[in-house]
Amino acid sequence: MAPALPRLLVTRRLPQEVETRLAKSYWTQLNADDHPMSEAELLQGAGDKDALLITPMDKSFATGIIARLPSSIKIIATFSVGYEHVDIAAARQKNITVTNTPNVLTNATADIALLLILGAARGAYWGERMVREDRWNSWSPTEPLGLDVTGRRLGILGMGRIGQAVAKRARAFDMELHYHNRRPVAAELAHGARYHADLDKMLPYCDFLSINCASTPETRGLVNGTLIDKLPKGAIIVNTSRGDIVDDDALVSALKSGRVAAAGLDVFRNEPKIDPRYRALDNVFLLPHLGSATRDTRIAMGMRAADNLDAFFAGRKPADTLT
Ligand code: 8YV
Repeated sequence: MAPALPRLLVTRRLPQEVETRLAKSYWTQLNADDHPMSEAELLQGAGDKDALLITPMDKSFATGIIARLPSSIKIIATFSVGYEHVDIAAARQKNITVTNTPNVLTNATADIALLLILGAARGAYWGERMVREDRWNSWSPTEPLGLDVTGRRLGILGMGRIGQAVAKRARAFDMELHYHNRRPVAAELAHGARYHADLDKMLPYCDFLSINCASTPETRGLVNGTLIDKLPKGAIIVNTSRGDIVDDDALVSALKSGRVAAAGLDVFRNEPKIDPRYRALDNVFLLPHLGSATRDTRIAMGMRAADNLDAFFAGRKPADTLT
């Protein structure tokens, strides 16, 4: 008799190609209507499984659910590069392997960072709205006006794979590049960006600040009023990383006063229930966490998660092991 297939719970709908592949190698419980699963439902689904394929919206993996998982669960594969929603220490303690999906979403996410830079600086939101609402009555040499991107200074907060891809793209706009990271990266990966070991020293150079660091206890709330006060007046902030890195009170008040000229946000604290004050501001360009949201990228993420699961159940160490 062929050995039984490992049993896998997939917490959200994944691209068809990915689900088809998973169904060949696993006994899968899929989420056909793609509803967000409650903690009780996750625990019930995990009850008879060996593996879980989760997403960053399954936040209970950061807040205690891991300790309550059955001992049959041996691996949690997250469909994301970010893993702030998984308590890695708790997983280690239970000898559960955790994997993520790096590399494959780098370009798509960096593209969105550039879209935010351009959208915030050039007033994509108010411009689009004016056209849609039929309020574009005349052309004027003096209003409405945006800000130039070409030749301005960009500071990249977090020079990992995505930060580097943002730097590479920003060079096409002749931007002067700066970055802060725990460690400098190799020159060929910095794309001419100047390293600042001290974040405070980089801030005065940031006409634009692109947030590309992971959400960790050290970075949560990092972009607060004190940090914003060190940026040049009228700076622009864009975020494609995680919403909790930004202190919303500080950013909203800086956007209202003009201390920060504009912001481009793809990620939010408590998304999709975002801070409603952003909706009322004309100088923010808002996207619904589209960083990796292309068909090819989402398929590649799913295949990467499947590769990790396959390696694990073949007795090998998955390439993207975090534990
Ligand atoms: C994911 C992301 O697509 O990979 C990440 O960390 O933020 C996104 O691009 C999203 O979180 C859904 O899994």
